[in-house]
Amino acid sequence: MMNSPKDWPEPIVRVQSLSESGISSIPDRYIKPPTERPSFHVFGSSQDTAAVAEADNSNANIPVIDLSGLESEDSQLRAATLSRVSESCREWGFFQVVNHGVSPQLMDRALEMWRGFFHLPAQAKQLYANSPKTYEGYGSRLGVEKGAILDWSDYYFLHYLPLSLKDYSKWPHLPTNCREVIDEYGKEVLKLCGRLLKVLSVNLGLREEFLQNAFGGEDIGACMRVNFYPKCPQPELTLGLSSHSDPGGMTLLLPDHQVTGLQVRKANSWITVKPAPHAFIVNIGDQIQVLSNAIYKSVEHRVVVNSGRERLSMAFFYNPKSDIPIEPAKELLTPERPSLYTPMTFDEYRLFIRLRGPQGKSQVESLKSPRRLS
Ligand SMILES: O=C(O)CCC(=O)C(=O)O
Repeated sequence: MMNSPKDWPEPIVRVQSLSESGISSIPDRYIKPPTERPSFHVFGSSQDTAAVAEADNSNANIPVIDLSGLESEDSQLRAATLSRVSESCREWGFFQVVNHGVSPQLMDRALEMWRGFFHLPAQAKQLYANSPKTYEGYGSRLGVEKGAILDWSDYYFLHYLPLSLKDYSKWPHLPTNCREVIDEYGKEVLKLCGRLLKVLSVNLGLREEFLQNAFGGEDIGACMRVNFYPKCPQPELTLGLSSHSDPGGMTLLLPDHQVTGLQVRKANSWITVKPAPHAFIVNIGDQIQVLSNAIYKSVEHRVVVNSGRERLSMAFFYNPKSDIPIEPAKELLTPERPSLYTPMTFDEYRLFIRLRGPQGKSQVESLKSPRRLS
């Protein structure tokens, strides 16, 4: 079993301080291999590596779904809303929701508060510098491999649930009232996650409470990562966040509404998400891929940066209780479609991304039974 090391393999450099130092070329540590750079839009097969195409300037977007339809008196509208969620889960693994019940003012306050945090003096942020032991706090890399190529971003990571892991001393104390804002935001977003999990369960033909129970009932995990992408003098050479699928259950992302950057993989291209006002971006994580026996798939996404504007996003991860085995729902197995995955706890599972950093979908693929040992 892998263990988390206590410290980083080399000194941490804050991407924000690099950006603010006014450099005109980025250090080699942030330069991605050519096929991972933002301009390489189409995934060629190994025989087709020359394929390069447009994607950024297309009008394509992930589906936008009005959740007020779920509460409608009109049963046709309710059914249509359920089926849009179902299609989006099957075809995209990603969708945006509007009229979701979380207060728009609270969303704005939370974003502003975190912008304020990242603009505090370096020393104030440094009080919360994180380590690979738990990742809680202010960080600038994922993964502990010495000499790894890094992403162009800093972040803040904290636990919201379970209560045994919620530790205010690991949450920032500035800007003023930030702990209250995080608490309030977490409470609202948790409610929305619970509602969405019911919708997903029903859409899979399962009991409404199925996924919530499979996640451990009341004992689920929830954590937040706030991503800060400073301006980058050579955005064409790097990524703000490398391609990955989310290891947890389901993610609710509050993106920057002024600056785009998130790209979602759709077949052979990258679609840039155009955020709808006050929408959350919902995406399926690896644990729901496993529980649904791959009826729903977690989808790769990445973040591109730019030279003109910094960007901030808040990811809220809704995860299974960390020590229960996650495996495909028995109800979804048939002789034609037997279980694709061997059971694994989320604690074991997330060590992978924590040690190796974001690496596409390599982990969930490696879980396919019989499991490839890596
Ligand atoms: O910044 C974004 O838009 C996406 C962030 C993300 O994918 C993550 O935090 O896992």
